[in-house]
Amino acid sequence: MVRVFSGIQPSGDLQLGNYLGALRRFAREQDDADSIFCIVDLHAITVPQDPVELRARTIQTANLYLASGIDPERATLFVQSHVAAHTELAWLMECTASFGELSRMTQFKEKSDRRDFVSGALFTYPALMAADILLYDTHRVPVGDDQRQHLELTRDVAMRFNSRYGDTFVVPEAAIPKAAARVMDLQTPTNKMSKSADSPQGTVSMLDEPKAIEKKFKRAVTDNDAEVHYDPETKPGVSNLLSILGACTDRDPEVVAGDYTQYGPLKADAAAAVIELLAPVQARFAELAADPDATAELLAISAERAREMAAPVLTRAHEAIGLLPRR
Ligand code: ATP
Ligand code: LTN
Repeated sequence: MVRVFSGIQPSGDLQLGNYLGALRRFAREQDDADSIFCIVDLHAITVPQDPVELRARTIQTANLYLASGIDPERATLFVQSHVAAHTELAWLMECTASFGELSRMTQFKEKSDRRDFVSGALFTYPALMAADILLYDTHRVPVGDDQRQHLELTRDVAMRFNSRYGDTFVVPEAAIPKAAARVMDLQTPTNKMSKSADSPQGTVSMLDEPKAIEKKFKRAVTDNDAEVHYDPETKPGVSNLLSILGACTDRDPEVVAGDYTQYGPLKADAAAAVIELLAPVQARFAELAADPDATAELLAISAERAREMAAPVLTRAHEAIGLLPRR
């Protein structure tokens, strides 16, 4: 059976890109694979987080996984910090990834650019991500386009470890979607939509009310040439609206473009499609949010399962690299 692993940071309110690029696909694909999904809280703390908010968002992120259709009977859904093997293997990954390799990561460059305090962990972030993935003998990692480079690094590190110390890890593959692999910010359509960006009008939260979604689409930045066609290079704003509408209705953005001659109706239809897509998720979320203890209990059961899966792989890696076996 194919093993799938992916993670989402509890670093803010999950946004439309997280749903289209990640969550919706997790749910659609969970029957074809043995799926493991993680709330990567240790990745979230690579930048400062408010402790009370972080705890609340961790449960909220779990509830959004569940509301998106992840079935805890079929998939394993747990919190990264509950399984100590992640940080233990991360050290081995830090020893295997090179400084030069880590220095080339564009996410680090982007995230460190905007801050006056840059933690060491923001730099070594991809080593922890490699550990997340390799701990479960993962074959496939469904992620948005922004994670392509981190997945390449994970593969390189796995192959280097295997060639230095003998076959230890499964070398995983990224699964990047065709549609909506990179949902862009509605106000700055040259930037990826992101839950931690300070762009409230450009970011559609998965929990936004219909009125707010309509307003954000109505005000979305387009351009002045008033022609509807799909060309992300020259028309990033319009192309983003076409991609979003296409992803919501399972059509190609080029095909969607053929239905429109004006921006107004395109914006209105994109908003309506997003509202319709999110409505059942929001309804289910409201039910789950009423009982946070039930979610915490389910995360505890899953973490136990994850610990059992991770332990033999960690031991395998420790032995391969020459650490004295624990008795
Ligand atoms: P942050 O702003 O804290 O970095 P994020 O919104 O980029 O957060 P992550 O938790 O880093 O989200 O990513 C979770 C998953 O969602 C990843 O698979 C990522 O590739 C995907 N994803 C994030 N943003 C987008 C987007 N705009 N379009 C498509 N997929 C996305
Ligand atoms: N780095 C990812 C989140 C993440 C992840 C993972 C994704 C951490 N560990 C393992 C897939 C598999 C991000 O920033 N989106």
